[in-house]
Amino acid sequence: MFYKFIFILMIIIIITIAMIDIDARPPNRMKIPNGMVFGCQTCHIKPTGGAPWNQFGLDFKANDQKWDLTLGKKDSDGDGWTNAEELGDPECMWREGMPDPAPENGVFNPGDATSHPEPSPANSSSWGSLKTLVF
Ligand code: HEC
Ligand SMILES: [Ca+2]
Repeated sequence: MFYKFIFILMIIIIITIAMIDIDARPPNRMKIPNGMVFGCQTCHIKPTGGAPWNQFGLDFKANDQKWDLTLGKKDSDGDGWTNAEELGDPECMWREGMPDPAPENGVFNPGDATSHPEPSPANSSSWGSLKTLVF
């Protein structure tokens, strides 16, 4: 009877430690703003994760797996929009644990050059192009 009690107690302790351990390491998608929007494919090529990574994933890894100004000011996929602009945190104010920023123009994948905000209407219209020519 006593040994059975000890056994159950140990099981409980082991489960508790395992749960604390999982909590201590937040998944990578929680380490970037709006990380749930594209999920694993924000950083991984495959929707199921693992190798290989896209360029944002590689840059994230090279940056000690943290979101900061260095990573945010980069344009990992080379589409002309910084990672911070694409993830809806243009000023890189977001830090781990904070609620996701709500961007006005949507969230785009910083690791996919085909996913980016529309050019602003003022610049793409003929008046916009004329303005840049004239002034
Ligand atoms: C913010 C970027 C990011 C997101 C989002 C992300 N990962 Fe990762 N993941 C990484 C990085 C960077 C590594 C490499 C870590 C290392 O080498 O130390 C990695 C490693 C892994 C590995 C180990 C692969 C290996 O060969 O070592 C798996 C499996 C994995 N991720 C699955 C996932 C899954 C599943 C998701 C979505 C639920 C996900 N990841 C979301 C960045 C990310
Ligand atoms: Ca980009």
